Order: sequence, then C-alpha cells, then structure tokens
Amino acid sequence: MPSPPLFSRILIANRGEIALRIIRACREMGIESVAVFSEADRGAPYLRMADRAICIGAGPAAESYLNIPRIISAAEISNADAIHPGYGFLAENAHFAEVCRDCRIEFIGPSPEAMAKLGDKVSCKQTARAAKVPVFPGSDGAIEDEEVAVQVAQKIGYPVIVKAAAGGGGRGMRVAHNEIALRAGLKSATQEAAAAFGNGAVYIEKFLERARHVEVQVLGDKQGNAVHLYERDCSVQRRHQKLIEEAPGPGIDPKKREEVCKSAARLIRAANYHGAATVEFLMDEKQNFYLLEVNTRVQVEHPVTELITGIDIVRTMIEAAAGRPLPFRQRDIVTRGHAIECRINAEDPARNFAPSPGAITRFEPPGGPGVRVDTHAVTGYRVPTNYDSMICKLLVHADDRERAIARMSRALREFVIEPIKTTIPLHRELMNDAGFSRGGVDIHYLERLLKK
Ligand code: MV4
Repeated sequence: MPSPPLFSRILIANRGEIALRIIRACREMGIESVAVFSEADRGAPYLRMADRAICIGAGPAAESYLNIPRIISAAEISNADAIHPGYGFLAENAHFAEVCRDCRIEFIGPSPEAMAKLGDKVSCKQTARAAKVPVFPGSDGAIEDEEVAVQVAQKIGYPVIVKAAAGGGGRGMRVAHNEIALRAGLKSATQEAAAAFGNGAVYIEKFLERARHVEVQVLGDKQGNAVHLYERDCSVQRRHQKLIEEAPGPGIDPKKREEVCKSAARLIRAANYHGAATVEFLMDEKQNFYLLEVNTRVQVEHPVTELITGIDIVRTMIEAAAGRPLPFRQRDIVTRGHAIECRINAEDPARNFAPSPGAITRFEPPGGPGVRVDTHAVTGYRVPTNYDSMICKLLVHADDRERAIARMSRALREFVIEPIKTTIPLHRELMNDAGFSRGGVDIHYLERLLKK
C-alpha cells in the first residue's frame, strides 16, 4: 500500500523554542511552515526561519496564541493543511481540535475524543483501571456525596488528596489529613474547579508523601499501533514547574521500568490514541507506581527522549497525523546512554524566581560533543513579558549519568547570557549537589534545598 502523502504546509500555533523546533522538523521533511506571531513577538529572529509568518493579534495570549478564530483564519489564508499546536496554549484544547476537524485542517495530535477522554482525569482513571494500569486507591469516579467521600477516606486511610477532574499541573488540589480537612477541601476544591475550569467535579485518592515524578513517552498511529520510548524522571521541580528532566530514571529497576513503560503504552492503546503523549506516574520508594495524568501533547522535555532513543518525536507526530504507520516496532526501540535537560528561564533564583525579561546583549551558548541547545534566543533578542519565562533548553547526552552531569556542568560553565537573570547559576549548583548526584531525589527535593 502506498503511504499517504505528507502535508504541503503546516501552520504552527505556538511561539518561541517549540515553534522553532517544529519549523526545523518541517524544513527537514520538505514541508512548508507558516509561523504565527503576536505583536509582542514581532520581529523575533526565529520567525524568519519559517517560510511565512502571520501576525495574529496583540501581545496577551487571549488575543493571539489562544484565539481560535484568528489561528484558523491564518491557516485558511496561508492554505495550511495541518496545524501543529506545540505545548501550552491550545495544545490540549479538545474544542480547538474539533474546530480544526470541522475546517478540514489536520490537527497534529490526537482526535478530540481521545483528548477529551484522557484530559478528564476521572475518565482517564477509569480507562486506566480497565486497562490494568495501576492507579491510586480512591473514589470510583467523581464525588457525588460528601458522606461517601468520608467513607472512602476512612477505608483508604489519611492523608488523602482532593483533585479536580478538569485540573492538572497541580491546580485545584487539596491535601487532607483528617475528616474535617477533607470536608473543607471538598468544598473549596469544588468551588475552585467550577470557577477555573467550568467543571466542579472532584475525586479523592490516597496521598503519597514522598515520591518521584516518572513519566513515559508514548507514540501511537492511526492504524492502532502504540509504542513507548521509555521514561523520564522529572522530580526536580518547584511549584509544579520542572527545572531538570533526565532519562533513564536514575536507579529504576529494569523490571519496574518494563512494567511502567508497558502500562503507559497499554493505556494509550486502550484510548485509541494517535500522536505523541506522555503518561505521568508517581513512584514511591519501593518503585510502586501510580498513574497521575496523561499529557496529550509534545512536551517541553521531549528532546531528553530523542537523545537516548535517536527518534525524532516531532517528525513522528507529523507522520502519524498524515496517516503514516509508526516506522518502528517496540523491539526496534533501544536506548543509549543518559540525557539531562536544564530549563533556562529568564528568572532570578536569588529573588524568588522573579521574572527577568528584557534585552539580551550577550548570548553565547555552549557547544562541543553531546550538547544540544534548543532555543529561539540570540544576542539582541528581547524576552517579552507576556509569556512563560523559559528561553532555552540545554541538553546533554553521555554514556552514563555521571558523565552526563560532568558534561552539563561543563556546558553550564560555558553558557553566557547577559544582562538578564537566568536559572543558569541554580543549575550549576545542582550539578554539584550531592543529593542530585546520588540520583532518585523526590518531588519536594528542590523546594527543601531552596529553603536552606
Ligand atoms: C499527587 C501527589 C501525591 N499523591 N497525587 C501534582 C500535580 C498533578 N499532576 C498531581 N500532583 C500530585 N498528585 C497523589 N495521590 C502529589 C502531587 C504533587 C506532585 C506531582 C508531580 C510533580 C510534582 C508534584 C508536586 C507536588 C505534589
């Protein structure tokens, strides 16, 4: 059977480094790229790397990168046959995926149905249970009766956590150590979720105090194939913002690795998923793991997995959206060495991570063996105030974790960004930190370290 044609033109509904990452994939695939930009990003150098760039509105995201009619208009004007949403903005908006379908523009990601099923944490958990993917003990679905919630909590034992079905990334959660706190938490979480997401459904589960964040990269095609690309450990985070990601997860037992990765692939197969997804888990000290949520997009940290597997995740997403079968089977996917990513944000770690926007007068990224720099920044680039503060992802790949840390330490020493403040000094410290070097730190490690 002849393989379906790739797209002729892809519109990229995003900005910054991920827009550039997608522009580069398009160029390598012989696909024209259409960038869109807000007034705040006008003139940014990465826009010149696309075949065309279209202004879609004012700086605030609601008037540009989140504005569905403007993005669809840009796609129609430029005759794009597909839209890549990147991460953030509209990437996990099932309504947007549906609008794309109605306009006969291919959304490079899952179907709106698969996105909605996995995006709602209650239905995601139900799908997981049916697919024998480990989930935290807790309520069967959304809480309809406070008294039932109290009974469930008594059965599973405190502490419990109240979560919003429509939440994610830590929003709308409450931890309760007793019945009084649970009753209060149910009320406030419901109110917060209704206001923030327009959906007040909440559920409860056992709260795990010390855990690692382990997530599995998966890829699916429209023929029903699904594979995993192994795990990443993203435990080094502050206020739900990841700072460092790495793969493989340090010290994870090969049998546990196999189990968690196979579970993730099973879940997306059960959801009839195509495109890239990340299945997030919490892992306890005994390496028991429990599903947290599924991210139905390409993630910031996808290059970590690209480095250890040699697979181009953005290219594969585009191929899958075009209807091509995955070009590899599970047994073809092998990993080599160790990769680490440091997120370089325009923030001042010495001042509680206050944003530090402005013009960069010196931008001198590191190079040499095993170094990858994913960034849209250059000397003369001005970091706008409107968007998130990540300006660069610095990645290294080496034969093992120790060498990867040494390589990252070396690369961070070479890196010069002036005069704005960045997270580079913090990363330099972390590469020398005994706890991080040992490996296997939990999700609260960085916040404890910062308090010292
Ligand atoms: C949890 C948990 C402990 N136990 N669920 C935070 C974000 C969202 N993805 C889920 N989160 C958590 N869910 C149970 N049952 C602890 C967290 C959590 C967390 C998870 C991953 C990475 C960082 C975190 C920081 C604080 C809390």
